[in-house]
Amino acid sequence: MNELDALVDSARQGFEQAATPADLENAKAVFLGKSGRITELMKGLASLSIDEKKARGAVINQAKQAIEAALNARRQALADAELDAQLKAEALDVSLPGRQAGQGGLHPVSLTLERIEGIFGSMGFDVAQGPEIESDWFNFTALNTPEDHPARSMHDTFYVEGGSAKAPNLLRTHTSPMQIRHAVQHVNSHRALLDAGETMPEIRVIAPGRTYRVDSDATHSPMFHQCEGLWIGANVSFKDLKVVFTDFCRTFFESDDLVLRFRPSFFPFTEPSAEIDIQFQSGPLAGRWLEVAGSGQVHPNVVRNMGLDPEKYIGFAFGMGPDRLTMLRYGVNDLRLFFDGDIRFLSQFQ
Ligand code: 2NM
Repeated sequence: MNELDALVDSARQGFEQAATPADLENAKAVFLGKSGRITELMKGLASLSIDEKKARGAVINQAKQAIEAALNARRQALADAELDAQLKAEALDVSLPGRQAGQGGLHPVSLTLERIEGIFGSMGFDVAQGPEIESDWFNFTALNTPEDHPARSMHDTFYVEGGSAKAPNLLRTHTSPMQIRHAVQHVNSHRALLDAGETMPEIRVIAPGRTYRVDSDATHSPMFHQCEGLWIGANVSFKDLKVVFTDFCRTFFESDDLVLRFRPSFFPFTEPSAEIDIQFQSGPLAGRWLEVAGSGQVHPNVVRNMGLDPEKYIGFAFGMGPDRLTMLRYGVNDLRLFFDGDIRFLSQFQ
């Protein structure tokens, strides 16, 4: 084998042994680089005659082309191998079944609201829903709240721009404004009866929904839920409220040996007013008095703001917190868990 064939052979071997593109470029430098073997041979031509240059140059050139061909073949082989490896590493099995979409379900507080609506519905109560952005009139004034009452302050109530019945300007702090709206509508729809001096059908309604107050800790969230109830007629008494609310609590908590206590209290919209406490006789909460609602006889000023004569119509109302009822029913100790949106917590209620 002559010297040039041997050089081409050793180049082929060198390229074959290069395992990476970087190795290959290093191997290339040995033969084709600035001071590589081929370049050195070319420099040697300078001392030859013209004829010798032609003959020897042509042979070196052939060797150079053979080396370049070997280099390009090896480059292509390395690139192919790299692509192969990448395709293997990123292989997708398109025949695998897809991920199942979750079934989803109701939020625990929504489950409680559904229970409340079902129970009161079975006792003949309508369910009224309405605006969360309210006017000062419906949220406070119509409910007999004095102009200087602290609940009206910006420390307790979220105000937005505007400020009239047409441009409501606060986030409702309770759902009683909806009771007023419902009562006014009820009264208007029986206007002819009332004008004829007859008795209108009773108002029996609950108003569940979101409410807002400037308050935030382990037991208060700036957004929370309320469900208020209203029962107005010519002959409704505190006894009726007691019966209805006792029945509600026993059904809601699925416990017949649960007792209630009505404890004197104060609200601007009721007189007299009472806090409602319950006590379980068995189970994990047995023996403790738990506050579950506020209640009272609707204040004559409020009855008048509903468009009724307080001498002829008497009403009872109550307000409870579905968030707290949910905590009691399921034994949850931090209100914020309901509003963090952690699916690991929420999915336990399905
Ligand atoms: C409560 C406590 C007592 C209440 C009063 C009314 C209305 F609209 F008739 F005036 N709705 N709800 C009421 C009464 C709410 O929550 C603690």
